[in-house]
Amino acid sequence: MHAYVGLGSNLDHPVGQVRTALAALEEVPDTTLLATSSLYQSPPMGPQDQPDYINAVAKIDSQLEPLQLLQQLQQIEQQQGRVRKRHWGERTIDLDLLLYGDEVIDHPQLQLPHPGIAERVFVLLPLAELSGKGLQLPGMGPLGKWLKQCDCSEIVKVEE
Ligand code: ROI
Repeated sequence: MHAYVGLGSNLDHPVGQVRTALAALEEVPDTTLLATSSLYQSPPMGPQDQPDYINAVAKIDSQLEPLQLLQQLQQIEQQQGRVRKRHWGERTIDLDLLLYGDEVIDHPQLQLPHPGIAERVFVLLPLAELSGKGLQLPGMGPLGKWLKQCDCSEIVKVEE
C-alpha cells in the first residue's frame, strides 16, 4: 500500500536528523522508499519560543499494516533519541504516518488521515511537491483545497 510519512525536527541539527530518519525509512522491513520531498524550513506552529523546524515528506510502499508501520516509525524516533520537552514543543525527530492508501482510521493510537494535516503547511507543501495538488485526502477532498487556505509566506525550501 502506498503511504506518506511526515518528518520534522527542530533540535540537534534538524537537517541531519531528517536525513538520518529518511535513511532509516529505507531499512523498514517489507517497505520501499519511493520518493522524498525537498526539505522545508518553517517557524514553529505552537509556542514561538523554540527554533524553526525542518520538515519533509516521504512516499513509501509498505506491506505492513498501519499499526505495524506506526510501530516502525516510533522505533526510528527512539533510535534517534527522540526528546520531547513539552506539548507542542521542540523535538529531535517526529515521524507521523500521514496517509495510508485511502484508509480512514480512528483508533486510539492512530488516526488517518493524520489530524491536523489540513492546517499544516509544512505537511501540505511537501505532499504537493511529491504528488500534486490533486492528491485526494481520504474524506477531505483534494490537497489543493487545503493548501489554498494556508499561509505559505513563511515556509522556505532548504537549499541542498
Ligand atoms: N511546527 C512546524 N513548523 N513543523 C513541525 O513539524 C511541527 N511539529 C509540531 C508542532 C509543535 C505542532 N509544530 C511544528 O509537532
